Amino acid sequence: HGAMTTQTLDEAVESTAGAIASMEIRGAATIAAAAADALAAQAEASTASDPETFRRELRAAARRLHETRPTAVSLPNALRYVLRRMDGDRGGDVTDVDALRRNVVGAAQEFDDRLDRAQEELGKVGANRLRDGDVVMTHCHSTDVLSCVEAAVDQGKQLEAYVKETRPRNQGHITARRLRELGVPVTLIVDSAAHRYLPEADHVLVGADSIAADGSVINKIGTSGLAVSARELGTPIVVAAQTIKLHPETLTGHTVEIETRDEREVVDESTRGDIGDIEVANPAFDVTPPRYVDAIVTESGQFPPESIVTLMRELFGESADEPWKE
Ligand code: RUB
Repeated sequence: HGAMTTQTLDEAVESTAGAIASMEIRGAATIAAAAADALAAQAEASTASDPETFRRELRAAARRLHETRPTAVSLPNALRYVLRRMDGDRGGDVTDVDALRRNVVGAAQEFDDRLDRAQEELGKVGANRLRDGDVVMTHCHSTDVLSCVEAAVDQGKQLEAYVKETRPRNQGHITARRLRELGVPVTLIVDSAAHRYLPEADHVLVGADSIAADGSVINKIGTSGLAVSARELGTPIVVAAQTIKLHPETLTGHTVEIETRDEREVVDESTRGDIGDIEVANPAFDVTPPRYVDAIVTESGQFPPESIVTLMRELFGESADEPWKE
């Protein structure tokens, strides 16, 4: 981050980057689609007259999008997907700007289509785990999780849900509304009530922002505590995560950066004034070790967390290049 750029970014790139940082656009899959669309918008709007200027603009746009939030690997994976296809699948030497533009717009569209298809496929896999009459417990708001529930409902299964509110941003409210729209009866609970209600749940269903090569699952803060509780009580923990959530850099020993957000999400100014000079910690995500995860459900089937590394190698190889670098 931080390198100065002289490139003019399209308005759509700035507004998408702002919306991701402020969490108006949030959740790993939604962020990825928005980032791909923003690259397409940059390509459409570009007035570059030569290919190298066009490529530089696209790389600058990708860097701007990349620096918004650090934890969901679907964001860099989306940028990589589009930028790698900028010069077409024959590789290199595209000599006119219009061809580059077509390639970027086409790749972004293809990325979005694949994302949708993957989510639908994953939903069917996840739905197979759910039986008629089952009760699920959710944390945060995950479109991959909701795809599983929707597929099960479409199969005629009746489900019920305990929905954790997910402080400090209350993404559980979004989940509660979506589940209600699917006809699933919801009981909203405060995060600290999870252990109290887990004995009534048949599954814990959570999404992922990143999955590491050892099968660790990085998801909304509170996921790891929920998983430990669920394991203690014998409730299976299922992670619904398309393969775009696999973090290729962890193949070479890198760790996943956990985002820290503003303390004002936790205490407002007046509460802060009342409490006085104390530390406030607000990590947005945590790491659930693989031993607490029963299954990772992807569009390519379900995997025990320990074997996800095989899929990761197959899909991403050993290299995680950074095509947005200058
Ligand atoms: C969102 C979150 C979600 C995953 C998966 O965190 O942790 O569980 O991103 O979502 P935030 P999806 O609200 O901070 O972005 O399945 O939709 O990709």
